[in-house]
Amino acid sequence: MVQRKEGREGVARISFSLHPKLQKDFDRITGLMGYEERSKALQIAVQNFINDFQLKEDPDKNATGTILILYEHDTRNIDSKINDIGHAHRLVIVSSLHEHLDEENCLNIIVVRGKVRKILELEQELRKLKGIKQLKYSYLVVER
Ligand code: NI
Repeated sequence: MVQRKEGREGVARISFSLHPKLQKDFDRITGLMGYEERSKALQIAVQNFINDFQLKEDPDKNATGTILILYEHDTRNIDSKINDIGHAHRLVIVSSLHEHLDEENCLNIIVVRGKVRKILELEQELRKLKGIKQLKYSYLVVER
């Protein structure tokens, strides 16, 4: 960020550098998502970025959310390992859904609720598994 000044209603106006490819993608996605203004999309992106880190800053908060994992079911014992992890972390798992996407790929959607610390432990266990192709999460704080 190279510039910051106070604008109307105490809103900070900033300018910063972006790689042209990143800017192009950002503008395209902003349009696809129906945002009329770049700044609105950017505010949401920044808010999500901050929320993700705030959750990790205070692991005693309660949160709820989902973990998505995409994996190849042919990877040695992966279904069994995911099952074992699920049993070990059952107190924060509300429910889960398994979708056979194609011949090789499976999607698990895991709904979680509990202390951030416990949810992150589950996330880390899953992340370490060989054969996980993608892991995404979304957590919301439900109380302080
Ligand atoms: Ni499957």
